[in-house]
Amino acid sequence: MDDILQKLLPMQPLASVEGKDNDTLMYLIHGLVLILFVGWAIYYIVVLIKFRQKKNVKVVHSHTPHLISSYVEWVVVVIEFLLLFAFSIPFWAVHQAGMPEGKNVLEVRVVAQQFAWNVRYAGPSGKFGRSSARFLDDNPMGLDPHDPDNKDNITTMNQIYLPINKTVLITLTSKDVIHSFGLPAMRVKQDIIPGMTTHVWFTPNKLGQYEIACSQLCGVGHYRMRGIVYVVSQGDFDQWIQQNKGIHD
Ligand SMILES: [Cu+2]
Repeated sequence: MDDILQKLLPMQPLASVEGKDNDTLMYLIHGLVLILFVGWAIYYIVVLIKFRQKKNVKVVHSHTPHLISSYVEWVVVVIEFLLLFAFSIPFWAVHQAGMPEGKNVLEVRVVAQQFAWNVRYAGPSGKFGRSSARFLDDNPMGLDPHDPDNKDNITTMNQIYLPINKTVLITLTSKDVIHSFGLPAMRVKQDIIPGMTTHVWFTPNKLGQYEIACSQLCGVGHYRMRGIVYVVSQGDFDQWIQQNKGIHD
C-alpha cells in the first residue's frame, strides 16, 4: 500500500519514526482534495453544457429544490471534521505535545544566523556551558570561555550528527531574523524567532545524509542556508563526540 501511495504522491523517503503519521495525514488530505477536484470539475463541465447560451431561454425564478448537492456538502464537512479530530489533533497530541524526556533523548542546540546553522552539543559531560551575546565576537555561539562546562562542548557549522533510533530534541534560537528549520526527510519544520526559544523533536530511523534547508526567506543568501544531518550508528556517534570534544571553531 505504501509503495502505491508513494508512486501516486512521491515524497522524500521517510527517515523518522514520527513522520509516518504525518505521511498518512498528507495522503488523506490529498485524497480528499483529489475527490473534490474531480467532483467540481465534473460539475463545472455539466453546468457549462447544460446552461450554455441558447435561443429563447426562460429564467426560472423559483428556489433551487433540496437536492443531492446539500447531502454531498455534508459528507465533505464530516470528512473534514474527521481529518481534524481523528487524525490531525491526535497526531499533534502524540508527537508534539509536551517535551521528550529521559535518558534516550539527545539535546542539540541550533543557533540560526544569516546564512548558516550553528550547532552545539553538550559533549561527553552532558552539560551545556553558559552562553551569552557578549561572547559572540569570540565564537559564533557566544560560549562563555570562563565556564568549565563549556570545555567539552562541541560546536559545528551546517552539520548535525545524530545517532540512529535516539530521539533528538533540537532547541532553536536565532541571532538575527526569522529562519525556519526544515528537515523534509524527517517531516520536520519549525520557525525560529529572534528573542524566542523554540523546540522540535524527532527520532531518526534510517542511516544516511539528509538536507536541512532554511524554509523562511531570510535575506539575499537564504538559498545557501543549507546544512546536512548525518544519521550514524550509536558507535560512530560516540566516536565522533570523543574526537571532537572541546573544539570551537
Ligand atoms: Cu534562514
